[in-house]
Amino acid sequence: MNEIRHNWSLQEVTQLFDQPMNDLLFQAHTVHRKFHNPNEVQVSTLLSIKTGACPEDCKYCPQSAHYNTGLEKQKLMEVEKVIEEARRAKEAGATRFCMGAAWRSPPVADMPYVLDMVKQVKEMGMETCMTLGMLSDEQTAELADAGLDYYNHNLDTSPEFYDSIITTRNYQDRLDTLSRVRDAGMKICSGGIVGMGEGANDRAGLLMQLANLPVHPESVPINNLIKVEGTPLDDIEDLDPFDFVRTIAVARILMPHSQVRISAGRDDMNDQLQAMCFFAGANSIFCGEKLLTCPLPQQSDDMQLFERLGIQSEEYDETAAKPRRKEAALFYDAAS
Ligand code: SAM
Ligand code: DTB
Ligand code: SF4
Repeated sequence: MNEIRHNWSLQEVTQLFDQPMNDLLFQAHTVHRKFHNPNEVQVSTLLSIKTGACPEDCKYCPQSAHYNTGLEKQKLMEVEKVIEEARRAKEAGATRFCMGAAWRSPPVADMPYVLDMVKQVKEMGMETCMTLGMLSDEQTAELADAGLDYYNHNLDTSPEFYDSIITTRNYQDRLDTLSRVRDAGMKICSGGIVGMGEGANDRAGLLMQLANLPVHPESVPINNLIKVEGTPLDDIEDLDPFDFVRTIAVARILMPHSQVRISAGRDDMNDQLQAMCFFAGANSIFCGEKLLTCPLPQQSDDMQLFERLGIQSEEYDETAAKPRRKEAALFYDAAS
C-alpha cells in the first residue's frame, strides 16, 4: 500500500469511494499520518485582485459576465493595495497568499503588475500562489522567473461532466496550462468542485484525472459548490456532506504527498464535518475575510476549532524561505 501511482482506473477509484465509511476513513487516515503531521493544517489566504466581468461561462461562478449575480466589478488592484492585504494575511498567520483574477487569461498589459505582486509578496516571507486562467508559454516563464511558488488551475470535474458546466474552453485547454506550469518548474494547485449535480462517477473521474497526471499536484483544493443567486446552479440539490468527506478521503489515498484543501464551502460546514475532513486527510484551508467574493467562517472561529481539535497552523521558516515541515514518518511510528 501507499505506492505512488499514476495509473488508476475508474473502477479502482470507484471501489475506494464505495467502501463503508469507516473502512475508507481508516485507510485515508493511515495514509495521511504516514506522509503528514496529522495535527498540522496549512493556512492560505485568498485575495481577488481583479473581480467579475469574466468572459468565461463557468456555470458555478459569480464572476462570469454571462450571469447577473449583482457582484461589484473591480479592475486590477494596485500593487500597493495587494501588498497591504498580504501583510495583513501574514500577521493573521497565513503562510501562503493566493491571488486570483477573473480572467480567461491574463492581458499582456497587466503582466508587469502581476509579476511585481509576486516578487513583493515573496519578499515578505510567504509562499505565493496565483490563479489567472489559461497561460501562454511566455507568461508561464515570466511567472516562474518572478518566483511564483504555486499556480492554481482546476480541472473542476470529470471530462464527461465538464461540457455541461463550461463551454468557453475545454478540458484539454486546462491540461495544457497545467503541463506548461509543470514544465516551467512551478508547483501545481489543481482540484475541482463537487455538488454541481455531478454523479459519483464524476467525482471519481475528477480525482482519477488529477492522480494520473505525470506528477501529482502539490496542492489539491476540493471546493463544495457555493450556490450563488443568479448562476445557473443556484438551486441545485445539496451534496450529501458525507460524499464531500469521501472525496477528501479518496484524494488523500490517491495523492499521498499532496496538500488536500477544504476549499470553498467551509462557511456552510459545521465543526464536526470539518473535523471529519481533517481526519480523512484534509490539511489545508483558506482563512480570512472571504474567499474571492464569497464568505468564509470568522477567523476567530477557525482558530477556536483548531484549538479544540489540538491542530496547529503550519509555520513559515523565514531563514529557509519555506514552510517548516516535520518528518511525517514520526507520526506514523507514533501511531503503530
Ligand atoms: N479565472 C480563473 C480560473 O477559472 O482558473 C481563476 C479564478 S476561479 C474563481 C478559481 C476556482 O474557483 C474555479 O476553478 C472553481 O473551482 C472555484 N469556484 C468558483 N466559483 C465557485 C463556487 N461558486 N463554488 C465553489 N467553487 C467555486
Ligand atoms: C480554488 O480551488 N478555490 C478558490 C481558489 N482555488 C482560487 C476559489 C473559490 C472561489 C469561491 C467563490 C468566490 O469566492 O467567488
Ligand atoms: Fe471566470 Fe474563473 Fe469564474 Fe470561470 S471560474 S467564470 S474563468 S473567474
